Amino acid sequence: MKRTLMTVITLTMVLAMSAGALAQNGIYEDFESGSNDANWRWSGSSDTIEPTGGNGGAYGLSPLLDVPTPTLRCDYDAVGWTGDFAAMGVTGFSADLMTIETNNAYWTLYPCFVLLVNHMGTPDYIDDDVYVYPNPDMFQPPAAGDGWANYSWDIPSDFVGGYGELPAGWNGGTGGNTTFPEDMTWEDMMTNVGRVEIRTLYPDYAAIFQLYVMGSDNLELYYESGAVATEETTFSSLKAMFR
Ligand SMILES: [Ca+2]
Ligand SMILES: [Ca+2]
Repeated sequence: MKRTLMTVITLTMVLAMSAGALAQNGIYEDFESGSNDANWRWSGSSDTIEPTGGNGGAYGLSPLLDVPTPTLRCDYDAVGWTGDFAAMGVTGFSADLMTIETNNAYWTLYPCFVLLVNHMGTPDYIDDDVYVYPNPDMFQPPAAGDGWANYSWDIPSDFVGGYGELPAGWNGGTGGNTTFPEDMTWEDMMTNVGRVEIRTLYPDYAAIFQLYVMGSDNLELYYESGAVATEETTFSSLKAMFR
């Protein structure tokens, strides 16, 4: 019963979102094709694609992670998920997440937020990376055993501001510094977003290693240009009817 209700709520949210975002495109990963082109995975693991148990069919499953807290990320410069967010007209990112198991008793008190990375042309050198993220306290991670939860964040890629200035509610940092660079604008940042992540620990926090098993499904980056990569899949086709 609970599962059915969750599915209905999620579908309603997706349809409502699509109705409010007419003529938008984007890119979508629901794992139904059995591939994971952007290599979405938790904390550098090699996630497997499970054929059932997702929030609709297949989903990405992490192995048993022993990490401070898990981070969901795609590859650097993954096609369709990265690039010039302002030119693409990016408006948001959403994901379905599930905590299958953890021994962290305080897990649901942690933040859960999207984080955009500009690798500054050097994906192999992280110290010069610049990142931005919205209010990290809007959401917390799903509790173990509670099934799938839908998360959605607005990304105001068209914001125009001065040096060091970020849209309301957004934060940034670089390397070991948790302040957005004074010599950089939001437009500079958006010109080359090299990776999208979901973090569950404040950038300037440390945590002890604990155990997690995580799932992800229905990852979507919303933008005005570009093609939907998995439009042929059942769930995407359903969504496309409402675009
Ligand atoms: Ca799926
Ligand atoms: Ca770099």
